[in-house]
Amino acid sequence: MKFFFIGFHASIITKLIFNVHYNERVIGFTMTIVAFYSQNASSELQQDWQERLNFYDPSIKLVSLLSKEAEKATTALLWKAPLERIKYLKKLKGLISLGQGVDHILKNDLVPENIPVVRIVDPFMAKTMSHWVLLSILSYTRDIYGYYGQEKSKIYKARKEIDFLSPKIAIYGIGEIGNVVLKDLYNLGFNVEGWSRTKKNIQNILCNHGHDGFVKMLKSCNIHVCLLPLTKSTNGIFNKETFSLMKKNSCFINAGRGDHVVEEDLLESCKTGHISNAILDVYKQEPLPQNHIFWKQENIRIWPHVAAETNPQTAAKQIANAIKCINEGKSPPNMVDKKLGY
Ligand code: NDP
Ligand code: OXD
Repeated sequence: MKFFFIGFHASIITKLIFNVHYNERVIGFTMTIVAFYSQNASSELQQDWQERLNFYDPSIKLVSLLSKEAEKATTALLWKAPLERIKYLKKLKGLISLGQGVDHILKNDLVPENIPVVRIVDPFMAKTMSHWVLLSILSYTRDIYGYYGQEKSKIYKARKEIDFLSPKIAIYGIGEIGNVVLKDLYNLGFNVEGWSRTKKNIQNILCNHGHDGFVKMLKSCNIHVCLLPLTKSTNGIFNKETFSLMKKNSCFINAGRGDHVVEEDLLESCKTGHISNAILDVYKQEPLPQNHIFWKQENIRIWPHVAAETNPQTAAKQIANAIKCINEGKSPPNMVDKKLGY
């Protein structure tokens, strides 16, 4: 590991020295200014991105979106940024999301029509999410919180068994992340099916689509996992009506976005026990406020938006490439359809 870091930094330094020297002497060195903003991020995170991006393109210079220098930026790398700043970036040619979700960029329609939006699509994040969903499912089927409670009181006793042999799992959203989760669960022997907007064919796995497919999954499954993007069509999709269609004692897992859920309707369903367990990673307001009622509801489990975090180490290469494509006027991979919202 140590050698990796020494090698990594040495290689950046070599690239930097070589490129700056070469470009200055022969063709003149031009910096690629990128406006950077990641809500609540430490300065170490920006530095980490800076170094990882320079490994692929030494000309990239990250500057704070809030700085005057950002006004020279041709691209912006953003996570939950104050989007009003965009109008001051007169040279802007493209926006890149520092995550797989882009709702934080598309909200309020502040992105000019001609500016493309690009997102990260990282197989490492899909795997990380798959692990988190598996952990959440098992924590429910194996009653992990019940056993932790017993351990605290030194109770050595089998608890009433949850039917963990035949739960039927619904995955809402089977895109870059959801389809990995779906296949991993299937390969582990779970009875799982998926839902998307357009029709999909995945070998051996039942894939539903459209409104009828949605209602069918709500009614027939007992573990419901939301991995949808937040768009105008998916906002508030889990509400009083849709929770009531789920089987009694269902488990609801959300790693999509907080706004997929009408929180008071989820709370009510958890209070009555219709939803026996909710495992949440995302909320309407993040961080979840200290006085939020979810903290007090025992059958709601709280995670702080960490199910699949963006990893500079695995994502830097594609971001450097997106910056390059945008600056050269080419279409980068993983462009978002702004009309669909994902
Ligand atoms: P993709 O865009 O690759 O996939 C989205 C999926 O949702 C597709 O299957 C799409 O259908 C489906 N979908 C979209 N709209 C609808 C609709 N109206 N009805 C039915 N299905 C719909 O997204 P990703 O898999 O990359 O990411 C999904 C989301 O996960 C992100 O937007 C983000 O909110 C969340 N996320 C959360 C993280 C966390 O740590 N909690 C980490 C990373 C992402 P179709 O295939 O037909 O287009
Ligand atoms: C993402 C996220 O969208 O972390 O990447 O939620």
